[in-house]
Amino acid sequence: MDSLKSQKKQKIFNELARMQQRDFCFSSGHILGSMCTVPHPVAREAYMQFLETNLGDPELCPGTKEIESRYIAFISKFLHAPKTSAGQIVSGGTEGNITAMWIAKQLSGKKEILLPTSAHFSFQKIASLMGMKLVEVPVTNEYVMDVSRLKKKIRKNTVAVVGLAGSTELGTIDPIPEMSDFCFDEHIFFHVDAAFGGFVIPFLKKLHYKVPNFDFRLKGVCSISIDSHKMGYAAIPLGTLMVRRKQWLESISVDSPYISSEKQAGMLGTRSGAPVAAAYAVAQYLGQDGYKKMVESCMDVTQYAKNRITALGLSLMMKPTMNVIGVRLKKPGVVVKKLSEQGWRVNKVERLSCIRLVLMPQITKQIIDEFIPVLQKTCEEVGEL
Ligand code: 0PR
Repeated sequence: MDSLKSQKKQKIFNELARMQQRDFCFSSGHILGSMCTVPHPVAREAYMQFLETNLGDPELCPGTKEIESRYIAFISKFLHAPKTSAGQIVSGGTEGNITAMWIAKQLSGKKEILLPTSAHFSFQKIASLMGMKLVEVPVTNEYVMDVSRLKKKIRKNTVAVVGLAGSTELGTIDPIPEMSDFCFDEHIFFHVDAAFGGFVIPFLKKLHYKVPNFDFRLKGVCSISIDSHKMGYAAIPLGTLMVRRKQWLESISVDSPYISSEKQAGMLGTRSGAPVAAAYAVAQYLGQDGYKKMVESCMDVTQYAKNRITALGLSLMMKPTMNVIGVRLKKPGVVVKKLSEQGWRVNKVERLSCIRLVLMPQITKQIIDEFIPVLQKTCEEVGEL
């Protein structure tokens, strides 16, 4: 019987392994377009330890709930959130943005979101889910929100303004301080999408890069979404939405009479404590210094990649703000397809006619050295060079 069971198990795991072999994996170093990375070993270990926990029923796991509170306290301090603030653990940038816009809608009942053309596609979901209207504001030549155009688009029905602290396509940072002042004066809810840049910008500052402030030190910033499963080196799925006022979370809470807590805020019910424990463990392990070193090394590789790409004769969309590079191409889709056939993953951005490389911690200069000849040959075949 036991041997039958183990044979069955073996068969299942062989099947799983066969499927998994078809996946690209971060450890190959060939994923150059993703905003995620292989979770830090400490994150992996903590994740496995908390597999059975459910933060949807916090009385069952007060210990895990405490870890969650400590992680939110860490993010709160990291983003200089005031004492009045509160945090909500979310599955990532999409849920962070949805939850922020849900709050903004609950607070004012209005429905028009002003956002830059570079905003993430999760806002399309928001419009569809909550019957909201997206009003796009053009970006400048530097691909950031044009604040003068923003000012002209404010209407009576404007529910919120969205700013990007690390855009998906190019890693640009909108003029968050100016947007914050404007929203503060106009009493408009201002959400900062720092899904990617949240774990980058504070360290760029420490490394003396010239980048704008984006956090709660700016008085008009109402909420910030930051993802630990991107540059936080944690495991998927984990992000945090911080809001300036605790009572705003009450606007998205419902009574939850038959579980232990009286109220439940946010979109999810049952949710795993594993990614929370993982994110907390890795943040404790790396500390500010560890993250700073990580960002420094990502920027070093970004600079190296930038030099090698331009030396081929290809041009960049702009000087990289963070560890994201946009390479201008005539046929990005064709180049991406050909690179993929050769085992290299980068993202196409048809809208801007470029490809996007994200230099995550697993990417080294040696990997760039391997990639450059492949890129060169591909671009020559396609007529880009
Ligand atoms: N906000 C911004 C600024 C983002 O860049 C993203 C995702 C989101 C929100 C949504 O985050 P979640 O996907 O965590 O909900 N940006 C990445 C992108 O679209 C997501 C990604 C990650 C894509 C890994 C591919 C990949 O392999 O590029």
